[in-house]
Amino acid sequence: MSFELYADSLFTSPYALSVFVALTEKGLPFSVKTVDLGSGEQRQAAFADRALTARVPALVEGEGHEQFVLTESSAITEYLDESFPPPEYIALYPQDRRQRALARQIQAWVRSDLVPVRVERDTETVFFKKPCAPLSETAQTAAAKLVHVAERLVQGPQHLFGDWSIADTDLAIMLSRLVRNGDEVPVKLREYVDFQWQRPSVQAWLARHQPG
Ligand SMILES: N[C@@H](CCC(=O)N[C@@H](CS)C(=O)NCC(=O)O)C(=O)O
Repeated sequence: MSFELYADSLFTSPYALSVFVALTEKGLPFSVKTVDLGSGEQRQAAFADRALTARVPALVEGEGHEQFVLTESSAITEYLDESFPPPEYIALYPQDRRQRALARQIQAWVRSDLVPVRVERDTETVFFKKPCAPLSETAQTAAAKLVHVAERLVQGPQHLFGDWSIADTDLAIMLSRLVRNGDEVPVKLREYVDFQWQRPSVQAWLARHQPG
């Protein structure tokens, strides 16, 4: 089975990162195609006719008439986990039903809430150290909520649910918006982010930022 992952050309999309990590963790063969969001390439027919939502990430599975195209990162990671389940492949979600629901809760939450943090600490500030101003009052409130929720979730520097899950990567990337920009974050959460950051699948994504 072959896969193509459409990601943004700067490799700053946290959602494309999540799918990249999922494919890498599963050990599935895939190629990466880039879409230049800055020039609006996502709205051009070559991409938009294939990818329903005209957003990255988009995953293409197979070829020709058999081709299946899916957007929305958490839909993609759930699809991959169902299609390539443990024990043959690493699990992206916890095996316990309730823990799996909690992992999905985290994924849905970091994609839908905390907009001021996502805007004022966009991922270019995380991956490229783009300078940013101190958080506005609204963003401080959102950041405080992120820290509060993460403190309830994170029990130690390693994983939320015993073994690694894709929710660890997603939560860590959200927290990294504060951690990597020197905003105030408790040590426990910094250590958690640093630990997730070292994961080889995340490092493989970060290597995409290096020239050459
Ligand atoms: N909920 C979506 C969000 C995807 C998303 O926001 N993608 C952005 C890049 S980070 C994008 O394609 N933006 C271009 C556009 O919306 O035109 C997911 O999880 O995949």
